[in-house]
Amino acid sequence: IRLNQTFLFVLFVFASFSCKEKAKEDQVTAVEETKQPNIVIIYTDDLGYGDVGFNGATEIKTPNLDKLANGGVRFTNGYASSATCTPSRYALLTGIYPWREKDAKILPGTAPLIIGTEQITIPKMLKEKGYYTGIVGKWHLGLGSGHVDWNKHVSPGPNEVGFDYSYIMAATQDRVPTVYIENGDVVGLDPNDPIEVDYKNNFEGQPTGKDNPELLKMKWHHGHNNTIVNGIPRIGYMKGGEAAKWKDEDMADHFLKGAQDYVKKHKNEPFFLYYAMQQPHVPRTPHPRFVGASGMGPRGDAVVEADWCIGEFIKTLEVEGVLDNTLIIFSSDNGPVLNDGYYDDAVEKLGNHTPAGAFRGGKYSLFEAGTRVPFFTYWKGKIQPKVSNELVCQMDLLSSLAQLVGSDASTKDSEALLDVFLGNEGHGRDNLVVEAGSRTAYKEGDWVMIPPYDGNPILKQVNIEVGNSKEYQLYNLKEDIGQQNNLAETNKDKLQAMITNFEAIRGK
Ligand code: NG6
Ligand code: CA
Repeated sequence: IRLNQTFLFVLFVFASFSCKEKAKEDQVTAVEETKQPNIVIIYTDDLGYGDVGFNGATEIKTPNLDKLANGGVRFTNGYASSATCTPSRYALLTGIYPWREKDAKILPGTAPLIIGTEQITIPKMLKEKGYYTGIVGKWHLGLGSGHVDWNKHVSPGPNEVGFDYSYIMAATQDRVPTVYIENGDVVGLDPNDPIEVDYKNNFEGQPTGKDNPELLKMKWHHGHNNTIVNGIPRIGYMKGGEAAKWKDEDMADHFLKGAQDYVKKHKNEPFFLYYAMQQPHVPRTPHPRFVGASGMGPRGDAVVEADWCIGEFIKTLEVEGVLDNTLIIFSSDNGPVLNDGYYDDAVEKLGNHTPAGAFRGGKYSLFEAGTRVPFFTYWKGKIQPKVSNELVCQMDLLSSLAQLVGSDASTKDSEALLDVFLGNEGHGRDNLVVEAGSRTAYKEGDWVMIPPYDGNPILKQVNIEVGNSKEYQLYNLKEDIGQQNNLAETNKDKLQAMITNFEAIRGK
């Protein structure tokens, strides 16, 4: 009996011990399961649908992007809201159609912030759900509320519309001020050499691209003939701030490091990162180690460089142990352009490469190539590889990411399409209004309707068909992906239905 009692006691101790262990294990699983995934949006600038291997490019190599796209949900019908930068970024972050906001157009470096500080934004929504939120890269949504003094703290900006951390360039690489701004302060500014910026008048005695071609290492083709920085003429005039000026060739590495450091610093909390890369926007200044990498001159080299940066960034997520718990969304702010104002051989060395893929138009255009862009989601171990033909827009990310993190935030324009973004069953949008330079067009199912617009059908300087016509245009993309057959005359009923639906949304 004694022996039996001892045996039972030992058994009891063992059982209760393993019970506790089990409970501990359950707890760990529960914590892991409820752990909010990190969210990263990688956004390129002017990268076309056809610029990437995963959409059929053969002349340009993008192995890192291809691996992610082919391991995630690759969208063939994924759209930026607009054919230029500022409006697309506005829609991405706020979930509101940019044509509702009159100031959502290409902004100078001195423009005030166009997102209202009371507006809902992706970072704000995520912050409310416990995320640490950051942006590294191109902003181009305005800063300050009137005249910005670059020598003082610049506000409001990204930090006032939901970002805990910001490391940005104010506008574009071709616009002044050519400095980085961290949490509202110009990085590396010498107070004895203050920065002045003006988009109308030059500062006394300052050389310009227009008057001093001998000082240029890159020549301007149209626009871009104001202040010269690093031998590159820019849009706008800038004086001072010498020590703070960025090195164009280092910009990709610089933003990559910013994105990597951000991950390292915040890997232990749910984080959101908007990694807004500058490539392949003008001026295209790939680091010397990428010069010649594409055989297509600086534009192609910048695409190769961007792909490399993304590969390095993914490695960081992996090494830091967060790749499995990070949803990655990749896209571009608008379609491709070759000559966007500098002589950089983009046209001359293009060869057989087709930046717009099979689509008509490009950046600035209401035709498909203006807004149909590379688009994929990737989440290691969570998203199954898939090609999706569902219609999605970057503007839908706000409501869809809200679904992901259990927020009820949404807007009237941003559709909650989380299942589609995660590659589950479900349907995308029924329709979409796209925008290019304040003009709008309407997409519904396979159909596209472009209302009549005055103006040259071809934007001469960049040699892109922008969609202007005196007549209505109606295309069926299923039969005519290149938008060559205008069906407006032969299919009047469809045209009328499209106009009615378009006007209903525009008037909403
Ligand atoms: C245009 C610039 C172009 C580019 C664009 C903005 C000229 C003639 N052209 O005004 O080079 O900077 O603005 O591009 O100045 S975006 O991708 O940021 O929308
Ligand atoms: Ca752009």
